Amino acid sequence: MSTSTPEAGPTAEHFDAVVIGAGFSGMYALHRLRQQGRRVVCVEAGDGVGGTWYWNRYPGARVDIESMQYSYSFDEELQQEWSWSEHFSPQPDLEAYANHVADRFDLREDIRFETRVNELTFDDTVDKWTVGTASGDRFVATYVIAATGSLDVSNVPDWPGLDRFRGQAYHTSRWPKEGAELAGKRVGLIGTGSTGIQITPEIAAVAEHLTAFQRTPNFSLPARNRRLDPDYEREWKADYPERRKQILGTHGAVLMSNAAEQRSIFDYTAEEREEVMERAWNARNGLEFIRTFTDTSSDPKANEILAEFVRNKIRSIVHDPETAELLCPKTYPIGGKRICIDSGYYETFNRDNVTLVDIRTHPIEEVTESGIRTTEAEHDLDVIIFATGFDAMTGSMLRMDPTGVDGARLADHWADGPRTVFGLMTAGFPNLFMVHGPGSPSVLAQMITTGEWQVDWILRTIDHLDENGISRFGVTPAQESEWAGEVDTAASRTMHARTDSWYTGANIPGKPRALLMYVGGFQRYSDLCTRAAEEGYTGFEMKQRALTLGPNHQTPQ
Ligand code: NA7
Repeated sequence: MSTSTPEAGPTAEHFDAVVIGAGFSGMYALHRLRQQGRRVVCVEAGDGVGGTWYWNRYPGARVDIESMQYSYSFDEELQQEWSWSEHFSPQPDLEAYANHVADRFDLREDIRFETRVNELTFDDTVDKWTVGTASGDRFVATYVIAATGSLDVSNVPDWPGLDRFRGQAYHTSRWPKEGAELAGKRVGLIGTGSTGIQITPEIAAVAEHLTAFQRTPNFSLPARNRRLDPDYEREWKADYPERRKQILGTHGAVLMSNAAEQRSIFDYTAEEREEVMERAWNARNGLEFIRTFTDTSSDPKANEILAEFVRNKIRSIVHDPETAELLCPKTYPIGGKRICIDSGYYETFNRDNVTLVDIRTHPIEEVTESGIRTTEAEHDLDVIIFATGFDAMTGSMLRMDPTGVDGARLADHWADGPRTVFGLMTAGFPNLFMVHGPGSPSVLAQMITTGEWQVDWILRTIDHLDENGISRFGVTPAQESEWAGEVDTAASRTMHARTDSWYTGANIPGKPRALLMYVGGFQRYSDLCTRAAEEGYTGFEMKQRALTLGPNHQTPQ
């Protein structure tokens, strides 16, 4: 429900809050705000719910956290009644789940679909945001919750000739709903991150030929995906509330089956550790394998032992030694980039219809009418697939070009890299909350549960503001510096900050280099956020709402 007032323009609709994005966090924010009786609208660019799992519908798209954990925790009946079919859910199941939740809680009536935000302006005089959309809507609201996603703005490198190609071209994150015709085609795939690794076996199974263009090989570990075991499901459901609580007390908001067994890699002799790694490789899914030891993510020597074990696995799977060697990552530590998990990736390079092209040594020069030309050869293609990633973590906020107090642009405030407090707020942009924003654990933690947690923190904060008559709530540059210190200290203890990847913005030319997420662990993160709230938001900027003394008389407080 909304109201209109003449001073905001005849078409402006007024709300307590606008939620941007109908992915998992945005849907939950909408649900909770409505439960509180607030006037709220959710604005979504796509024509359906699910966010990341709406857009990324390429063949093979699948989550790398097990289904029993990668799901909402806020409603006991929902988590008891919903059944996942696979241990790691594929995109269609996740999208179906998002649709189920939207229907179950009647969310659609308050979501404006196919509506992209292209203006976000703070009005200092009334402490409200104006949200403009490409469709011409104008919403005025006290609060904005930007649940715009960490991986939303697609990266398509600026190769000459892109518009000349006469075949079909797709970015994996904007895959057509009706699917793409790949059967019997010569397909070129650029990119070997998680997406490239997931889609490779799917393309190879149907295409006449797949040419995979690789700049940097990635470490990928077997997902060991399977049908969800009914006993395992029952076990989780019998104990769901307790397990959800335990999840929030972990580093990555994920319960790992091997967490209790971890020891230093140097606690073992060389033979013993080979055995431990072999057992873990055969029994554990990828993310658990990488956490077999306590020190491989911090000690380069420990890391190299684990990395070489995985390289030897690649060499044992891929028959052609030259191809195998090309697929072995050697220029960065294992886990420095996001670890990938796969279903038959390396095996795919044993197929006759698959070729690996090294574009590190022979870069792509241009896209031609009939394919791709590298410095070494011309590759004739019917279809080009860009699995070239995202302008991650900051792209979706900056694309809206928000302007805050005194017309300051977020683009300027973040010119040297994002500055936030808890990844939830940024100075000069009061009453604007981000979910999974830069400087929060975001993609390093299980995003549905931690998104719920952040939304709860935001709503608790909004309650506090209402109860205390506060019209403007924000963070200060001093708080941002303090939080940057916390983020940097945590980063310095890991390999992420020293590895080029989308984690550090290194994948986008010209993007300032900074580790974009908080690696200090979700448990510590949530403790710090909770403490800030419990201490009455000391250090935050707060302005009291103007008191109305008489019909025509206002005194600012
Ligand atoms: P990623 O992990 O950013 O991977 C993108 C891939 O595209 C990667 O192999 C890049 O090579 C390659 N790329 C990007 N730009 C270029 C240029 N200019 N030339 C050649 N190759 C290029 O994105 P994904 O979609 O795979 O995964 C993102 C996350 O989604 C994933 O980690 C999961 O969390 C889900 P590079 O490594 O930069 O040399």
